[in-house]
Amino acid sequence: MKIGITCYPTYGGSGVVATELGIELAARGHQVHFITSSQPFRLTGREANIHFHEVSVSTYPLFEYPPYDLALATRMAEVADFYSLDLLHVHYAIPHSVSALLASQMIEAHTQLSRRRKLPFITTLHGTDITLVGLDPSYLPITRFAIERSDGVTAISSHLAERTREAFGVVSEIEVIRNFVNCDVYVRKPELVAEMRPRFAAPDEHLFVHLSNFRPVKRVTDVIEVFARVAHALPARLMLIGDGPDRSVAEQLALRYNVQDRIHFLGKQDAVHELLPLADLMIMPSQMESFGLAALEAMACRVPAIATRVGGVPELIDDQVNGLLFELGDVDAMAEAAISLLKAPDRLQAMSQAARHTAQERFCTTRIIPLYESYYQRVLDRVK
Ligand code: GMT
Repeated sequence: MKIGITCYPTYGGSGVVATELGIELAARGHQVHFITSSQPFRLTGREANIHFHEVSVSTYPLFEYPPYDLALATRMAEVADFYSLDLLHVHYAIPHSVSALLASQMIEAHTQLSRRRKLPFITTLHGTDITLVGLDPSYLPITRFAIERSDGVTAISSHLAERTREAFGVVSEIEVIRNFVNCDVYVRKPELVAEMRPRFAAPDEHLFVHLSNFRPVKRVTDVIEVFARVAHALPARLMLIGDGPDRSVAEQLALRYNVQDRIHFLGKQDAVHELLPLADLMIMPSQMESFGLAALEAMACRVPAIATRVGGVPELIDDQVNGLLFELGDVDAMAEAAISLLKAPDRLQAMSQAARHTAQERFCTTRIIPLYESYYQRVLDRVK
């Protein structure tokens, strides 16, 4: 198939999923065209079967806000026409589904394009496009319209599909295709851990990790709250991977608890698969998480997560088996549980194994990518 993929190309879960999906589809022989505002950060640009088309948004003194969504729609239609794409697959509904709807109508109307035909588009919902931004009254009606007009809609968890039906009143089918991880890339390699872990923790120290875009929804301050409690009870260090609006407030809190020297603020990192396996535990205390891709990536590396029981997280984490779930904001309970787990190495080991097993058995690319392929085929058969 010839597939056009659009996503936010910078750091963020939906962009990661879209990029990894494109890479996996290309490896399976599909022709993949990324139509994005810049090259997605996990692409090297050297992958076979992958093309990148930049959306350039021109500005004009009259424009207070340059119209990215229109430039995107134009580029989508051009690429779809030139390369005879079979379908468009957009990640994150706002505004990508609206742009895809326009592109699809342009192709069908055959304005200046060479071949008039149907160009189906699929929208994948990732989370805040429904649970946060999408609820804003200035976006809700148009997002609902574009979701309803999509030829296929997928959501990354049953929870998100349910929320979309409730909050948007969408009655059409929503296919649940959960997040995935490449278990050959996200894997704990003992020799790499032996080489790299001493950079972050001494042999007698426990190592925690948090990975996010440091937005308020991630509650990075709760990460510091939990870690500070643990670090006052046990020798411990924390790797904070990522960057974003709440980084400085996290730094200030670390200073207040006097744990700043025990925290590695690593900023945005490309090779997170090399850093995650170094840790003993992940902390993911999010206010909302439609799935929790960061926890899945850690679990594949045998790192269980201490997480909140929110959104789609329970579809990934089985409390006390492959991780631990807590009520939102209960940092005391999270810290206590982390301390007792670290003091029980056999229990931690069993949980680490269960975490890897879950990633491998249920969320590995080999299981999930074929679900996307067969969904594409179903949509194509339907619109023929
Ligand atoms: O909040 C983020 O991490 C970014 C956001 C996005 O859309 O880029 O992530 C959402 O999509 C991820 C991939 O599908 C999910 O694993 C995250 O749970 C989801 N984030 C939220 O729901 C807050």
